[in-house]
Amino acid sequence: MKTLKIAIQKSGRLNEKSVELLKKSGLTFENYKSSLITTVNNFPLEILFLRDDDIPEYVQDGIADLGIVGENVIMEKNVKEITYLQKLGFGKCSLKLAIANNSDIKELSDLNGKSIATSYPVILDKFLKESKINAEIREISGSVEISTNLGLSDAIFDIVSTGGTLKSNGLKPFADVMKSEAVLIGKNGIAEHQHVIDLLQRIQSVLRAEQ
Ligand code: PRT
Ligand code: ZN
Repeated sequence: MKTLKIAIQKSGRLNEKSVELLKKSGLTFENYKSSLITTVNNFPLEILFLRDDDIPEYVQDGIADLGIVGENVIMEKNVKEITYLQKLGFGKCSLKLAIANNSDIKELSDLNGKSIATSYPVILDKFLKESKINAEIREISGSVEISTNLGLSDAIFDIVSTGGTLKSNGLKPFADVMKSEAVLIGKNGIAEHQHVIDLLQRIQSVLRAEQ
């Protein structure tokens, strides 16, 4: 049977936990930070290290058979032709709308005619349409939290985990839009592959042991 490929984040918040999960599942491999690809010694699997943004499309297109990525990234990239295999219990966060502590925005409808800064324009646009809110989306990459302080936007839409970043920027959460965690995804049809069944069983027993 052919060697499977799994795509995980190269560096960032999900990298360490993804590597740890695979190692706890009994896979042995060199975790070369500098290489894009590594071969597992004791299982027919190659690991691709990628930016998380690329993982959903790589799996959808079949360049990787499996991937570990946040649900938020899958939603934002609007990738639908994939199979969800397992929630992994790490990388948990929420995507929230937040406003300045002294903002006069009180309810969702107050966002009509306002501007919202975000790095997640697709998820935000879907939410605004569903909520029948007509607001301007300002797409910015990184440091979304300071944009209200700088007068660049009336609200922000970003990932929140502890809430510390919002707080230290004089912001408060205003509405929850979605929850997210890291998930194992596969290209469609791969769930029946014997090696995927084996790997998924190993991963599930690691998760059960951690509960
Ligand atoms: O380089 P690459 O593109 O691969 O990585 P990245 O910079 O795009 O992503 P990275 O590593 O920051 O995050 C990877 C994934 O981790 C995200 O897509 C989420 O699924 C998940 N995750 C979990 C988080 C957080 N928690 C989180 N707190 N991603 C980002 N944050 C940021 C958030 O953007 C904000 O700036 O942390 C800040 C808020 O944190 P608190 O604790 O102060 O609320
Ligand atoms: Zn990214």
